[in-house]
Amino acid sequence: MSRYNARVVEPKWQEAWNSAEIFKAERDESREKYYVLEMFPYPSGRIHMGHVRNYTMGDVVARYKSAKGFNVLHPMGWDAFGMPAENAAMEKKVHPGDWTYQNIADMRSQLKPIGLSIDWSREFATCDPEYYGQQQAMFIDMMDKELVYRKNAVVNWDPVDMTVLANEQVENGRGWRSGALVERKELTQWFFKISEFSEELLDAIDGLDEWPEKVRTMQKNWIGKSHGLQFNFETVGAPEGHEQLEVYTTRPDTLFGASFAAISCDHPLAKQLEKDNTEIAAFNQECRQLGTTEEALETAEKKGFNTGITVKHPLDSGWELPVYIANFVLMGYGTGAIFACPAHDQRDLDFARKYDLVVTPVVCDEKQDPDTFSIGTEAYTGPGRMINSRFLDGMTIEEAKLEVNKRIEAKGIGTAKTNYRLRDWGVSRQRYWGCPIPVVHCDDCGVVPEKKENLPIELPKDVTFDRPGNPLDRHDEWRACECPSCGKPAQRETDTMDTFADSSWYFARFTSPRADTPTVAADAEYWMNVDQYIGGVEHAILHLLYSRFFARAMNLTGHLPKSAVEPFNALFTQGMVCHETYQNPDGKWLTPDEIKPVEGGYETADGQPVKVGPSIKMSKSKKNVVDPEDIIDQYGADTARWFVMSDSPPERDVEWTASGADAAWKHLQRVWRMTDEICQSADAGSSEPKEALALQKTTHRTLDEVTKGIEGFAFNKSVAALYQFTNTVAKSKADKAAKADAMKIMAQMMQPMTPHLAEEMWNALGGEGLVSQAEWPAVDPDMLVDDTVTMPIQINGKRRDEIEVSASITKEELEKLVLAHDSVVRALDGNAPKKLIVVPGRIVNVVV
Ligand code: ANZ
Ligand code: ZN
Repeated sequence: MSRYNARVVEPKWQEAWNSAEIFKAERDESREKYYVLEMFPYPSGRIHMGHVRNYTMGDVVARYKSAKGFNVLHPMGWDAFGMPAENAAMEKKVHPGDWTYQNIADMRSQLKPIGLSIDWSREFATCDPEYYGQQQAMFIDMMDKELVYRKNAVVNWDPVDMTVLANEQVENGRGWRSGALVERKELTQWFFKISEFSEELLDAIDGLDEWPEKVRTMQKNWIGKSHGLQFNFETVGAPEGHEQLEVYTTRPDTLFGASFAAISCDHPLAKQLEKDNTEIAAFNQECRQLGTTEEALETAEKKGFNTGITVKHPLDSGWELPVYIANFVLMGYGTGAIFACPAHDQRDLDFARKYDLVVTPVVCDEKQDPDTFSIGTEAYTGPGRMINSRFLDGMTIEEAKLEVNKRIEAKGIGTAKTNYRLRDWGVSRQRYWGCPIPVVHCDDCGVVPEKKENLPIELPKDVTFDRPGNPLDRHDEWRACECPSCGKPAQRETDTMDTFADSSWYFARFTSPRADTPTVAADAEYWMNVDQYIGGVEHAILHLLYSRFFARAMNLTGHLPKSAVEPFNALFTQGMVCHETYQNPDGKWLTPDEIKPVEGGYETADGQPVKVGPSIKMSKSKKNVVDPEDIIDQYGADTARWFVMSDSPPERDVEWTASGADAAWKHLQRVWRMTDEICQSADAGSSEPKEALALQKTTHRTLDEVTKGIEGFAFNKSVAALYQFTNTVAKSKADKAAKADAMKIMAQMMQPMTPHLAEEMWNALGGEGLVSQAEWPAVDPDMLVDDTVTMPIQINGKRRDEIEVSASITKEELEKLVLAHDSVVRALDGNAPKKLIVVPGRIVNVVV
């Protein structure tokens, strides 16, 4: 009997698929297409189990849809620009490009053995000039449509590395690499006008009914539509030009609970004041060091500076409120100035307690007594009725908002306003390893887009990373160019684009990856949209929002059809791959390889006891990783694929265990052994047709379950049904032909999950061609109906036995069978029954 050797079998079938080019996608208007995409990887150099799980899920869908007759597009590429390549350049003295392409080569060779049904002919990396040149062309088109613009913006500046930092690169106010205190600096930056689509991006979320609810909610919150009031306070004691202070509030109802006003340190008034007040200048400077993230502002201790200026209450000119500069007010939102009502806003309350300011509740929880309702350390943000608010008293919050808006508008000092949290997307990065922004600075013409025929503007190869800052800035030769407009000597832009831009349209590029335009209309029309997108929930906000924006921008610039402005029809966010963690007695993390099982636990190689921690996401820092390459070496790709599909629903985390992997391997071995046994067995040919029919029925029932499991993204249910089916076939007494038929369908059902084993089975069982190209078997609905029923036999009203009969049996036939049944013959003992009550499917009662 042949043992299944994945190491030999898997490459063999991969070779067969490749040479027949069965995964190559070709536009064919006569066939319905299906586009499956998993979020493309960053070429870090090594694939991990999370990749295996993600890409296997996509592969199951792709293989299944292909078997269902769709023309499937399932491509792969690399999200290849970004910081790690530059860090490697600094640390290891390798060129970012060399480092990246080497990593791509390594990861490609780790991915290929998984046996994914990918059309590798469409592969590209976002750092290929062929790709980013098209991105530059689109940038120019977007400039033309005024979807791109420049403005001054505050950035996180690392004074040591002399670079702008992304918010995630600021840790506790310090640069993540240099450790230097981050400053806020104003720079002229490029922006994509995503805010132009705020309303549309929000509204369209309702149509994304095949997206997870939680992702839709996250998108909505990020866009953050709010209804409020924008109005002017009259100031007292402010410098000239600042007679008014405009604020934005979503809670105009709380106006009589106001206790102070606050402005951002970057507000024009704060900037004016710091000019001749060193204390204010120092305070503003301190605020600026907080960085620009909302999170930093949210968590930092609330701090303020009393400017001595006051504002008059808009509905009571005899009432003045102090104006503070406060570190929790952002310049980029609303007007950069607020009025604060500490009773109903936590930040305001923390601030008021610290600076001993008035806290007057104006909304009373209906469950509380208004006379005694007071605020401690927690602001009340729930619903209720207005109190301490003069003419608003007794109203609901909504009524009070309308009333205040009406009065403010009547006074001509403000208007109701809708605001969005969504800011324009700042894409300038002072980095080398990104897509160069294709514009030129000319002394005479200003900022001019590069001519399209000069694209791609390629990154120069000869750059150095021995000094901080952007190498493009100091590359005079590269910067020198000709003005596209007047032809005089000019300078290239040295900012490159945020790498999020690269991943915001790659899905469209896959439809015509080699074209000398960003897309080709016929291909985009045919292949778009992505029917099923699969990836990590960590990309649920920015990546998806930016892609939705890009699709709209591409539509306006003629690169995508209107039908593709929502590029992802269905989205699935998969769970993570987890593993137990291990530590030695000193608390040092240990890899699963460094321990061995002993009675009641594990120990290290040198005999120390191992502390076992809970199963958490595999990560290098905790060392709880298993390398897919090792698993594939040891067990083969099918085992890894089977395991990651089997244990838990795809949206949940799965725990990788050595015993689980072993069990998966054993199961696949068993399936092969059964196949082999059936093939080798002599045909007895004498089994009862009943057995063959029973096996056929289970086959169709399994087929039904496996199909539903795949369609419904419940791959674990498909796997469970296949486990059970294996047991059924093993026990079945059907003849060789019937069993072989069952195993052939088993091969087809397993093909999306374990394609190599499936090919081997299919081949051994005499299947035609490749099982990867076989049509998905159709469920025979007749086979799903249960056509026998088991009925209890009662004798004198007591259950004595049971009888299995056809579901469609007639009363007369049933009577005959009952009277001939052993237990009844015995009970009657030769007599005729006193009474015989028989209703098919319901009751059999014999009275003797
Ligand atoms: C008075 C008030 C009273 C507020 C109250 C809240 C509760 P969303 O919902 O996110 O739109 N705000 C406005 N501009 C701000 C800025 N630049 N930086 C920090 N905070 C700012 O939040 C709007 C609310 O956030 C506004 O309503 C304002 O505070 C504050 F009981 O005004 B509110
Ligand atoms: Zn010029």
